[in-house]
Amino acid sequence: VALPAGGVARRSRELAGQMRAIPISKERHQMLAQAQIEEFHRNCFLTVPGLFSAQEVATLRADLDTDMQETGPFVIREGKSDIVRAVYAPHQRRRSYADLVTDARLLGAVQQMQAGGLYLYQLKVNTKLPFIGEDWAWHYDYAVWGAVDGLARPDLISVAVFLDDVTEFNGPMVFVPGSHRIYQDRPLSGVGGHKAHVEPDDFAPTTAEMQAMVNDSGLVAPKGKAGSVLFFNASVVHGSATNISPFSRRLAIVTYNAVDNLPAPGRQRADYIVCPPTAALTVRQPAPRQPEAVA
Ligand SMILES: O=C(O)CCC(=O)C(=O)O
Repeated sequence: VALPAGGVARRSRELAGQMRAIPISKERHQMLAQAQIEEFHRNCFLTVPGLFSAQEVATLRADLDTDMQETGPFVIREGKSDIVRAVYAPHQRRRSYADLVTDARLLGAVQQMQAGGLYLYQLKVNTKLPFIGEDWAWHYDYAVWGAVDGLARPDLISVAVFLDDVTEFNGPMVFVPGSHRIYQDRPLSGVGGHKAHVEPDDFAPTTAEMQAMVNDSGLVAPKGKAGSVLFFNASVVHGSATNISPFSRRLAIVTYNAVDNLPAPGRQRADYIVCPPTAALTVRQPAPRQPEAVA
């Protein structure tokens, strides 16, 4: 797809127009088997291998490479270095990421997991570069989104599309299975003043809490080939270690929120971090499957 010429703001406006023009389907898509949905609700995460083809992954990687060259507040650095840690909202600038949002393999599957209308809450790529990609502290996402954005309920599901093979070496996400049952009703105190990216460190469980949880439930690090997809809910405790391997570990993470679970008045962060609420998204008809799958 040829990228629209011009600055970031103009590309963003043009992509928004193209997204509205995409033919859409009103049907609910049956992407997942009942057993997979049950596994998701039991563990709070689910890995599905080989959902995206090698060609699709190559396009997402190439568009990310271009996007990482942009200058803007949407590019987050590791500490005070120039090393890219995350890129927010590539869907506002790149067609391949705009298409991900309504892709049946993501949105259709999430619709099977959570009833009711969904809108795009956040889209980011965590880049975790070879040798230098830093860790992500233990946390559950709703701890941040409830406290910072004032969301009333943890009714969000994230989908991580693996842009690289995720292995034991390159800092996979690590989950405490079933920990969503511990935290989903935990009251959250307001943490004010955030306008942009929030590191999860301030929202981490204590070491004693982590020890007890892991004694009880263990840890799981879902791995898979590039093109695989990992679904996880907003209440499950997770984190990841530094990438000391020579292999990058890029994850495109798309987060959907219930349309009636909006940021509290006055708490809306920048549009590239927390997307403005929209009407319920509708699944786009999937493109014909490429013959050569990655997995
Ligand atoms: O990229 C990772 O390893 C963890 C990401 C994460 O926990 C988050 O973005 O909330």
